[in-house]
Amino acid sequence: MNIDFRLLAVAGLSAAAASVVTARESGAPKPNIIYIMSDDHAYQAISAYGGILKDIAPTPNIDRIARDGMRFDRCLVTNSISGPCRAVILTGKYSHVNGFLKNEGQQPFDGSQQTFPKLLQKAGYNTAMIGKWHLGSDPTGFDHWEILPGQGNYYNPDFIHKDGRHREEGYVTELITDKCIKWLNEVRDSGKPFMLMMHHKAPHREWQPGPKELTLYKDVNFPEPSTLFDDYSNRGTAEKTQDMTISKTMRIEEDLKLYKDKSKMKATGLNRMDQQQMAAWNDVYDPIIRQFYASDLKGNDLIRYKYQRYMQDYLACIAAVDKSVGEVLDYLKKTGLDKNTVVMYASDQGFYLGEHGWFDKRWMFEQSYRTPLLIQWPGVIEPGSVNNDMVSNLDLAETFLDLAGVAVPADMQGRSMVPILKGKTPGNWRKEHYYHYYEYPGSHMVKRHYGMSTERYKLMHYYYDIDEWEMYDLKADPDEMKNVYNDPEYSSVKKKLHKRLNKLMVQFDDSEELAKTFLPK
Ligand SMILES: [Ca+2]
Repeated sequence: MNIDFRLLAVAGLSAAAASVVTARESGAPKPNIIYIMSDDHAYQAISAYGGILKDIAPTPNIDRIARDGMRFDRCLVTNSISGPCRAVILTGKYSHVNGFLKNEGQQPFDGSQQTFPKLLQKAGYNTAMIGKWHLGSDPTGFDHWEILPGQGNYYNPDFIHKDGRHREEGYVTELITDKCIKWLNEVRDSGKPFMLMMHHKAPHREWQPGPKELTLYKDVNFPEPSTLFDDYSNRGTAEKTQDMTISKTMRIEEDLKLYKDKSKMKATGLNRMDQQQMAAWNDVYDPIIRQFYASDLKGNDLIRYKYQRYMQDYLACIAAVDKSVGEVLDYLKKTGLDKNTVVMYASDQGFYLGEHGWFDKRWMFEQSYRTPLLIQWPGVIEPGSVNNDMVSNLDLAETFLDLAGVAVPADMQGRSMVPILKGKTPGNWRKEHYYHYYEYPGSHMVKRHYGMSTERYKLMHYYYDIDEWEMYDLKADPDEMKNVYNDPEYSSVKKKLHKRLNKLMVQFDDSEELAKTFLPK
């Protein structure tokens, strides 16, 4: 940790302390916080963010948060994969500090460490966590919790709470919504301010739509991203050796539900459907299956078809999430809780919807590096505002604490976004963002990399089983199709970026030496 960072931390502390005094003096009640997070929800699939899907698959309820609050256009994650993102949110610390680096081959999250919910509890908040948790250990710091085991199931899922595990009948997005509204309405301590984490499983792979959305997009033809047939030329080994393409990696049966052999439904939990659910499912998918195998598609036609099926199911899952958000917003309005409740909508990370020919996440490229973030705070956030500051999931814990008037501990590594919510971005807000991804070898074979981004550039290093640097100029090349690291025209920019990256690694206590200690033995 360098001196700059300590000064920043101290400045953050005194600012937080000052806001406590102000809140107490004014006698204003502490705001409630609802943090709604979905899993793998690409910003490209939220109509408030625009993009090629906005008119064809709109998200009117999620958009209400943008309309009444603030849309963040550069919310960046520190390590683009589920469990690690969740650990960063709880701790306000990078993966190498909180100890949760990857999903696969990972020790459970150490819930005995400092996390924001524990600090909120101490400050008198009633805390709850409902939905996908994905950290291996039981939640700590929550007065109430009910979680899905691991990735969870879409149909008739199991839930775990402190007294054990049980199966519930229904569709996961609707069950989580009902549980959250029940907690808000009946279970929580109404004498205390509250913090609710509402974590959807959807729209995670294998993108199984709910009974109410089965036919929503089945005949819709979606526009294709311009990079669907990317051949990874002008880039390095990592892009050429990944295993996450729609063309090769996406499975016809399990991912696209085009089952020749329905006993394979077991592998993705679809066998959990009851007779009625299964009949409704087969009514929709059987004709699609017959048509697909009769058409005998090949080459690019097959890729195009797979992309369409992927979008039809993925976006149908999101439609249920959008309804869920609407139900929560309606409940808050009906009860008057909306007036003093900060509502946030985010995904754990971004996702590829065919860009570069991919699905999944992991990379420091835009679609997985950026995550949607929308926040409404009536009376404070200017409705309809759009923010371009470089914020991060690293800042969420600090923001929750600051909202509650709790001092941000000096060892947290992000910063409270509360000044930004008030329309006053601090002059010394970050101008570069640090990233580090670890899950390799592993699913989808995206090589380990660390790097940093500025407003215009990205610098990345793949350091394990290859040693390759990449650099992108987002202004000249917004689709990130050309590595300019060895382009002589960029040599002076490159030098500066290296310096800034080194400084960030010192600031966040990361290094290649430390990264080597996490490599497979
Ligand atoms: Ca995820």
